[in-house]
Amino acid sequence: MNLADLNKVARAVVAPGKGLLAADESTGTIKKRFDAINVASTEESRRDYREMLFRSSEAMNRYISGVILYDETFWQKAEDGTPLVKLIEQSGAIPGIKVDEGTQALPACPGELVTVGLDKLAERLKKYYEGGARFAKWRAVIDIGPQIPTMTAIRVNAHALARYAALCQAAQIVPIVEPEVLMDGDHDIDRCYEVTQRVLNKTFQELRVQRVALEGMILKPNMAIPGKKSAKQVSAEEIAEKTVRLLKNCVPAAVPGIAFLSGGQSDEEATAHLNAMNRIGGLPWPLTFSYGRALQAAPQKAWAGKAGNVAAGQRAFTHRARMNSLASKGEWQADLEKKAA
Ligand code: 5MM
Repeated sequence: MNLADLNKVARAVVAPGKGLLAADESTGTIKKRFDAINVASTEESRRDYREMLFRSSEAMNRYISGVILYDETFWQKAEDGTPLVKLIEQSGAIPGIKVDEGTQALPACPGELVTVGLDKLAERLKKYYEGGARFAKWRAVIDIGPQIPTMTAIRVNAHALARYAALCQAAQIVPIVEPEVLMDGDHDIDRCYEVTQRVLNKTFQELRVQRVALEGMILKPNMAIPGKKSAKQVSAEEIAEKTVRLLKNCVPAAVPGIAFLSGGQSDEEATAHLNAMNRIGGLPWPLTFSYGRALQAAPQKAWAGKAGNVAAGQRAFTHRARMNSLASKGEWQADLEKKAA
């Protein structure tokens, strides 16, 4: 492992004013997104859609540091025959790859999941590196309910995240470590804080046990946020203040950066929360975005599967990328959204 090179890539991922585009929806998830805009999900439509995003030159060049890809996309070619990975590289962004293989039910833990995909991961990483991937992503999913999460679910998922991260670094690929505490329930922000704290503490404990070099990784966490069905919704300032306090308590300063998931927040909420955190300032790591839905909902709607809408889709994507870039510097303002409408 060359730690200096891993650290260089990790720092590039969180370069000032830039963040990640999470375009790694598996085939089932992208079908759900396309169903919502009445587009048939085929290999070609998935390619056309993602090619539209990666050819958004202003967004890709100025606001996006890297793109997380799904295996199918990683090996696909644009309509003119250029590999999509090359398109991303030509735009100045770094190609990355989702390497987990989804979740399975966790035995003896009703309602809980464990992320799988460690088998043959070393071989797969070697191929992805040769294909141009310089970072990877693995997502663990932790749900909150009356009896969950169990310590069992937290431990097995943290163990798998650390196994993945160690294998990535051995393959000279920066691991993005994503332990996602879902915001689907009716829990309040303090319950999210408490669960996320347990999850992050266990994850960093496992990363240390498995000798992962913290300088060569990126953390992709959820924010401390109330569940979507919670009766106690709170201000952006409270979410920012509690998330920053949580991270300061759990994330070592050696980690080069933190890139949040959006987790089902609306586009503007995800931007406003990131902005409010960066307004607090004085943090040991850059805080940026690694959004899937919060970057893509608007371009998906504008594109709607029609070749004639490609320019509109790219405008919508560029707008969200710019808003999040501003938020990563604490320079976003709500009226910038209206001006663009
Ligand atoms: C883009 O969505 C990613 C893939 O999801 P599936 O494996 O379920 O298809 C997902 O891992 C994503 O990278 C993160 O959850 C962040 O995305 P959001 O939409 O929460 O910002």
